[in-house]
Amino acid sequence: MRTQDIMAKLQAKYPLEKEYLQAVQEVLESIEEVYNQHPEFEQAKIVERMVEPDRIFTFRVTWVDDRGEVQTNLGYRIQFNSAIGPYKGGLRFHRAVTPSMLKFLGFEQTFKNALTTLPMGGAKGGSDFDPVGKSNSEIMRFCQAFMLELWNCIGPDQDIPAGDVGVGGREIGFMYGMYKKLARQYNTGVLTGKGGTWGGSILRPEATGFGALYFTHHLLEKAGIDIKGKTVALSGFGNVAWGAAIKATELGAKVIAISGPDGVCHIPDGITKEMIDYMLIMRASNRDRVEDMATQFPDKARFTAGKKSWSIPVDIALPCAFQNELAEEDAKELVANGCTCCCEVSNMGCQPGAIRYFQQHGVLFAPGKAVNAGGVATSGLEMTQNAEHISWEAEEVDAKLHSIMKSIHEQCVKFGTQPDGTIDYVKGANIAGFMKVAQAMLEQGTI
Ligand code: 2IT
Repeated sequence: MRTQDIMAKLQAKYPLEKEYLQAVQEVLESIEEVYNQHPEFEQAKIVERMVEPDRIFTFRVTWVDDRGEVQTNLGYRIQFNSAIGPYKGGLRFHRAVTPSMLKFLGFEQTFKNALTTLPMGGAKGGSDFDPVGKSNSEIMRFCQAFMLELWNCIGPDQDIPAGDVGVGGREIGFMYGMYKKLARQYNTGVLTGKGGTWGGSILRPEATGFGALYFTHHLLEKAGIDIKGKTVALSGFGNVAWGAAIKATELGAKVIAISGPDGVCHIPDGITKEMIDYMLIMRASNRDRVEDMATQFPDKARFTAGKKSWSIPVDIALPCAFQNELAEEDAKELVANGCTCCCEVSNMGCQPGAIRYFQQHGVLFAPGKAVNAGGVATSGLEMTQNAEHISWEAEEVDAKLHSIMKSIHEQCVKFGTQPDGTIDYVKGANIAGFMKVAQAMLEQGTI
């Protein structure tokens, strides 16, 4: 069956699952040509099998808030694809979480993990629990209640969750504590993103942002551009934006915008170390407000309500927050203001119209599954350290992360170079990931 026909069937079957359909559409468009060159894939119905998750766990999570009121949320774990390794991917706690969102993330994760060069399958999970405004005790009780159901679905050689939006080191700690009590298994490798003294990898918190900047650096270098002195707009102020701000600054770029759901902070002289440290405090406060940065640093940051980072003129745009956060209108504004590069650090951060606009206007663009793969790659390194019961130094982890990001960039160049010599990073990443997963599925027979 042709990829368009597969897509049409999926649209009829899951008409309401917008994010999932968007993610599948992007991959199928990219791989169509290579798919047609491999009749053995078509014969084995590889794409038809690949677009459906292996299994989905849905469960009720009931917990008690600080006022003594009983709260009920929904929890999910989607084990998407295990062709190249055990299920691996983050947990997202956000009020807007739906099965469609987690299916898109699990689907993307499968290809992203394939790009990392490490043997990891794809998964995603999470809950519609909203961490905004919750106390530390409420977060703990929710995480424990969530693990009460999840523990039975996961294991260090089976399915290894980690963080994502709304889930960081604190939440992983609470979940790991409960996992041990329930499973009576003390293998730290069941979750990644752990604390440094109990099995966590040094640099895992920084890894997504660091990896994204290593990738951006290679992409610019390939185009003959030096990142030094370039201005950068980030969105969000969470873990990913934090790591990106550190590395961008270290590489000599100037981060002049961060944002939140409430608006944007313009930082004309570039973000400072104190401000980067303050991002962590803002994240831990659960207030979800970037205005707090301007309140704390009134001389350096100017807050504008209701605006996005993309309204600030910059050379490089790095979406670091949420899917579809950069619309075609935003791409137009960025390009009109002189932006020449956009690397998606969030998963599917740009809407399809924005990607098209960037590509048509000569903006260097790379997709999230390549750019942000350093996070899960470092999770893979954490699993290796846990399996060997050892801990590597920061330099060793950083060197491995850098070499993985370089390899991902090379894979994109290999599969994405067009007849006119330009590089289509979307095609490159999708084809490289697809070929690896498809080949593994083929070799493992019809299952
Ligand atoms: O989207 C992602 O790659 C993550 N949230 C990280 C997943 C992981 O297993 O480290």
